[in-house]
Amino acid sequence: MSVAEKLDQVYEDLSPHLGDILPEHVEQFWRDGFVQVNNFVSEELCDRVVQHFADWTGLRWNTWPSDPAEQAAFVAAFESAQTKPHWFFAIRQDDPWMFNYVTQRKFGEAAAKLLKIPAVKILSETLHAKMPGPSGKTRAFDWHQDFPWLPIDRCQALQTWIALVDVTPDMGPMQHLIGSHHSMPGIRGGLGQNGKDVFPELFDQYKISDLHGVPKGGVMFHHGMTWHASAPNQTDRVRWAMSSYRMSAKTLYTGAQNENTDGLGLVPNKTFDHPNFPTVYSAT
Ligand SMILES: O=C(O)CCC(=O)C(=O)O
Repeated sequence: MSVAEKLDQVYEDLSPHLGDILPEHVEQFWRDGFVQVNNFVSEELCDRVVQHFADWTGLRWNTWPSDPAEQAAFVAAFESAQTKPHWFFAIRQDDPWMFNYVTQRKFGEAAAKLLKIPAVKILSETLHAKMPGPSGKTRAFDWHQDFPWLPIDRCQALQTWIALVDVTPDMGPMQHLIGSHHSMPGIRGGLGQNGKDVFPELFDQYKISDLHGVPKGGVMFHHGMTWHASAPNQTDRVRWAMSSYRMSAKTLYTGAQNENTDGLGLVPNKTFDHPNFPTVYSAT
């Protein structure tokens, strides 16, 4: 039985734990290419999501331990989690509760309102646990857009990045190039190229948003074309965060390599007609 088929057994309406998008959020999203909505996910739900990620990865710590044996166990767990078939991507393919969580209608409704589209499918989810600085395993994300990584033929798509703990400015929250959703598609991030070096003109044209924290349960929604980056985590706390992509239900699959879609038998140039990619919201 596939994870999607097990959904009936775990179904839970999480809407009391999820917030709403207001007209001013839509206005800011289209003006700047991103909008932060605080208190969008309840603190209780954040804790449950962290627990599922901890069980899935074996990363059971919230802070860098002081005991050397625990430190070694922490690093070993992190290195082992990185060798999983999909790394930190696509937990919903393994965990039915997470499938139910990311397919909640209210997340889909938020995407529909922000993107101004009638129907939304879920595409991806990614664990963004940034390791504590003293572990030597923290990382930065150089300037990139998400669209070049996504196997989709149009960019009616947005990122839903959720702070699962209080993310302070020294824990490496994202910064964005304000208004850069109007720019052209650039590079695939994470492959050793930094958008700042490849496209310096973007940094003359658009201003970098202020560095600021995101409180637990706050969500940063950004458009798939918006350039963004984040610094390493300098604290001794794990920066538990996650992201997930939602897109227009009319989007066609391109066949481009992606950990969330590879090997599922999706057909290039057709819609995402597969149980892993349900329509999570429809206005009709
Ligand atoms: O979590 C981060 O620091 C970066 C995440 C990111 O680049 C993204 O969500 O697209």
